[in-house]
Amino acid sequence: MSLFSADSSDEELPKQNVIKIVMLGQTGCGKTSIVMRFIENTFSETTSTTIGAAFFLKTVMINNEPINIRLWDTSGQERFKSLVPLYYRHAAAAVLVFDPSDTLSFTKLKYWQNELENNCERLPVIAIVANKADLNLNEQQKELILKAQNYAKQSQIQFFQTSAKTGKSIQDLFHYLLEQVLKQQQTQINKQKLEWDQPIVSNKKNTKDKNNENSTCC
Ligand SMILES: Nc1nc2c(ncn2[C@@H]2O[C@H](COP(=O)(O)OP(=O)(O)OP(=O)(O)O)[C@@H](O)[C@H]2O)c(=O)[nH]1
Ligand SMILES: [Mg+2]
Repeated sequence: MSLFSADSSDEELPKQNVIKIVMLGQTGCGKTSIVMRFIENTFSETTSTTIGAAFFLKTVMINNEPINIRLWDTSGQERFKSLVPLYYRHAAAAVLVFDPSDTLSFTKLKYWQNELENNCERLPVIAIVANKADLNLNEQQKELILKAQNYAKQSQIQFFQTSAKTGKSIQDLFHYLLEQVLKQQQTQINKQKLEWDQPIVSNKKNTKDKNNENSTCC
C-alpha cells in the first residue's frame, strides 16, 4: 500500500452524497482486510502493512441515489501515528478496529475514541469492531470481546463482530455507518431549511412598533 495525502476536498465541510470514512486501529488487527472485503469481496492471508494510509472509493446506491464513499485506511504502525489525524479530521464516520487475540489492540480503542473526541470539530459516527470472528478464541480472548461490548454500550457506540476472512457482518457494518451519516446529514439539512423558512418576526414587530410610534392618536 502506498502513502496518500488527504486531498484538499477532504478539508471541506461534509457534502451530500459524499461520505468520508476512516479506519483506525492497531497494526495487524485487519483494517485493510475489512476494506478489501467491503470494496472487492476478497481476502488474503498474507497482507503487507499499510504505509501511511491508503485511499479507496466506492459508490453505492441508496434510495436510488449514488453515494460516494471515500474510505481512508490508515496504518496502525507507531511510526505513522502523527499522520493519522490528517485522515480522521472531517471524517463522517470512523471504524475503531481491534483483534481479540491481541490485547494491545483492545487497549487502543479508548485512545482512538479520545483522539476523535478531542480533535474533531464534529464527532464522526463511530463503530467499534472486534475483527477475526472466525478464530477459535480462548476464554481470555472471549472476555476481551465482552469488555469491548460493554465499553461500546456505555459509550453508546455500535459494536460489531466481523470477519474479513469469511465476510461476516462486513456489509452490516458499512450499512450501519452510511445509514447513520445520511440520517445526520438529513437532520442538518432540515434544520437549515427550518432556519431559512423562519419569518423575520423581530423586524416585522419593529416596523409595526415604529408605525405605532409614528401614528397619531385620535
Ligand atoms: N483469521 C483472520 N485473519 C485476518 C482477518 N482480518 C485480517 N486478518 C489477517 O491479519 C493480518 C493483518 O491484516 P491487515 O488487514 O493487513 O491488518 P491492518 O490492520 O491493515 O494492519 P496495518 O496496515 O499494519 O495497520 C493478515 O495476515 C490478514 O490476513 C480475519 O477476519 N480473520
Ligand atoms: Mg493495513
